[in-house]
Amino acid sequence: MAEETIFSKIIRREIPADILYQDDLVTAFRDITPKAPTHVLIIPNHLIPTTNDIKASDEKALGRMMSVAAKLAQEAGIAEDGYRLIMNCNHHGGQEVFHVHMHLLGGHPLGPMLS
Ligand code: D5M
Repeated sequence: MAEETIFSKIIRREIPADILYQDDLVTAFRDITPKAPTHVLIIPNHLIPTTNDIKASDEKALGRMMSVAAKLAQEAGIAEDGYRLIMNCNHHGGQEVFHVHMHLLGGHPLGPMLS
């Protein structure tokens, strides 16, 4: 059984977070240490520790994360200029919180990703 993280407490609204969107499958909230003018985390409401743990049964929540990212980008006014969606996995990927999350970053040019 995977260990819950602070993100489960955010989903249950047990600790404060700037929640922008929540439904039966996913929750989206502002990153506490923003790396861009818009920096939102979109997460499944059920615990999936890393992208290595994603199963076919998670596809509905993962798909919803994508459509919510597109909706929030539109609402933030960054859709036309563009943005970046990132999911970090484990140590080499720089993952710090072991509850799958998608970073939505935008609001200024982000530069080349790989250099
Ligand atoms: O990114 C984990 C991200 O989670 C990192 O950008 C900080 C963010 N974070 C951590 N705790 C909180 C709370 N409590 N609210 C909002 N955002 C938070 P990773 O991809 O795992 O490196």
